Amino acid sequence: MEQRYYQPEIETMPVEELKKLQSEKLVKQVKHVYEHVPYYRNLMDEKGVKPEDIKGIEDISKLPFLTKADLRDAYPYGLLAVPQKDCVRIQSTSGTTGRRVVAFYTQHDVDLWEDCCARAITAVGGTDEDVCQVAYGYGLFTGGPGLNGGSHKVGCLTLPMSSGNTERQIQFMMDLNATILCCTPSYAAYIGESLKEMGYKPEDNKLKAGIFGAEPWTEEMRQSIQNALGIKAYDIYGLTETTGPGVSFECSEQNGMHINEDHFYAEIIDPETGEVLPEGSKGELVFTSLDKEAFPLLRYRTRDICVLSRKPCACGRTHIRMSKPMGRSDDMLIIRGVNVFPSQIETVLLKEGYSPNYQIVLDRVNNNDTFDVNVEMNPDQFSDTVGGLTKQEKALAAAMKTMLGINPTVHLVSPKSIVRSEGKAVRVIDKRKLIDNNQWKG
Ligand code: DLL
Repeated sequence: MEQRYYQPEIETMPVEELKKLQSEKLVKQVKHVYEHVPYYRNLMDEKGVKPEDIKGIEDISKLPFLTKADLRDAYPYGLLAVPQKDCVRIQSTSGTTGRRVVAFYTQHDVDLWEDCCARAITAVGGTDEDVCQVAYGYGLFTGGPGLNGGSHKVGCLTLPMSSGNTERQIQFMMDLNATILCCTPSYAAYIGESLKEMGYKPEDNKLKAGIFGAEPWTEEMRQSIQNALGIKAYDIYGLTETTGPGVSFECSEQNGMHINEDHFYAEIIDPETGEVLPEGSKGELVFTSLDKEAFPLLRYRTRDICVLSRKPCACGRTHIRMSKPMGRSDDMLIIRGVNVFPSQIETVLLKEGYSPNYQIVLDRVNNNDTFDVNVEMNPDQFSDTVGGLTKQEKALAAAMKTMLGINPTVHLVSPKSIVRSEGKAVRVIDKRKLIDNNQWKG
């Protein structure tokens, strides 16, 4: 059992004290947004709630929700709660599904965000003796800047690699004896694969831990990365709207991510009705940032589906844990009326001994959904007979049918033919949407 904390007095604070702290911060925060953000004032007035009605954390459900649509409406400055001259940074989402979200930070906000990332690095055993390779993208994406800041705070020697250029990545990793790797899990898998191809064994590198997040990944994927790199692989969660990585992180127990509850208050709601659900229920995660100054979202609906647990954790941290997000409500695919999450396919592949390199292709032919899964073979799975291949494809399709309840068509493709991800992996090509758009006559 490791007991490494970056801010022990906060991370192990008794729950009652934590609630008191949250209450004090919430009362102040609600006043702050009501006074400084007309958009919020309108939302609260519409719901008939005034700052005086919020006397503590138990009153939080009186506040209106905020959604991604609100952020788009208010783009770019509509939710800014401080004068622009007090802001020192923006970060932004990739904006693949509409207008970008731009989040603002004062220096205080950057500091609290970097503290959260420092807690995550310390929790995996990071100290000032470590060499921390940050292979998340730098720039508008929060992954690189967040972990970079956390690594500085811990005092690690920081390698600000950004994502991509995998050969150079590996050269620095080996030459500078990197001990902690931070990147997306899909990029970690790719780095593991590349190391092997370059003739390295897992024990040849000095890495001891990886901090992987920004996309869903399964327990099977964790095992596979741990084996390929010879490390312990830890999850980290966050979103641009709340700060970035470090909203929650895994400790030595690798059993759920502690939410930094002194900064972010978490609720689970029924995504259909908005009703707050009791601890232990599965539902949509909602965050309130309790002490951010520039972009303080109240009751922001993340669309991530997970479960919260306040069961005591052996690491000694008292902060509530969240399960791995089980996909986003908007990432869920509906194929022939059945709900499918890409992570279920990943689980089957890794259990059956395949690589996590796959792509789901959906199309619609004669009003019926087609569901194809391209799966890369490992070189040792390569079967030289057509009959052998067909047999393997059928067996894999049957395993997927058992998991999903519907039958995909599996295509085994040759090693290295599916494009590798250096950031968030693109697992789904849904041509059905393209067809709908093309049919629009306007
Ligand atoms: O992905 C922030 C981040 C960077 C987190 C580096 C962890 C590490 P966005 O680009 O705004 O921010 O995307 C946020 O990514 O709502 C989740 O759906 C998903 N996500 C983030 N972390 C995880 C995770 C960053 N550990 C969205 N597991 C979130 C599953 C995750 N999904």
